[in-house]
Amino acid sequence: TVIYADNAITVNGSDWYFTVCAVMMVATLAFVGLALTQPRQKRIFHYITAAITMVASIAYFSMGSNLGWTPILVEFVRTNPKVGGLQREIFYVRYIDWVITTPLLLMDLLLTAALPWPTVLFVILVDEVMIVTGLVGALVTSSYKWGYFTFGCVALCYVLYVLIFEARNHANVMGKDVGKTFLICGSLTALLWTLYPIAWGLCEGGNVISSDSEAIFYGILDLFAKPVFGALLIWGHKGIDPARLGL
Ligand code: RET
Repeated sequence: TVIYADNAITVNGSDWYFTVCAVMMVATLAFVGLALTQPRQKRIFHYITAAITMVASIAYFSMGSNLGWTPILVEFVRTNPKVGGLQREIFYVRYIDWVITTPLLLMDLLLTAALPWPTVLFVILVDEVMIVTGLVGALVTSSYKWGYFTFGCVALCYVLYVLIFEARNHANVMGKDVGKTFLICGSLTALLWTLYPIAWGLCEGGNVISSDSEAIFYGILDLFAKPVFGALLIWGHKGIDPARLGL
């Protein structure tokens, strides 16, 4: 039998995903190219950032090809249970992307702020709790999904607390240039990351907006959170020697 989702991306949705895929690939080549202009000891942020867009480009290749998803029941047809119910296309491949890339994004920021390793490690572990609870919640059909969502939001609050207070203060102590770079990239991150759970609530959570609208919402967020963020971060590090940050 053929399994299909009632609410699936259209051909246009697919084109958009491939467009984002192409941008991620170009960004990856640009970040790797910039790395090659630097001595090896100074490439850490180029490498981390290139890895982020590299992983994203493959996730977007999958979604453009209409792969990496599973149909999830969002509403039972009560009058005739034999018909089944309304299904939504849930792209679990997003979460495979995020479980790799969000820790890397946090490393970009927390290494810029020169926070000690134990702090970096714990923030990354809490971030992974956030992504995995988001995935499990997306796959759960009952209202327990909102329980997972709540755990994820609490985890996000902790991550944002560390970014906005501890990391920002630490970055300012490391120097004016470090503080400025962290302020730009950290503020962008704090703003964008708050929008992800809103997208989740409208898509995987509440099935309020269509799969095509989901593609645009998450797609724009990902473009700002990865290539735009990465370009600003690498730009900010131009005059900063990683050795000064203990790297
Ligand atoms: C989920 C649902 C559970 C609650 C919360 C979420 C937050 C996700 C975030 C994702 C960030 C992704 C990025 C991707 C790379 O570009 C998992 C949606 C809080 C913050 C930055």
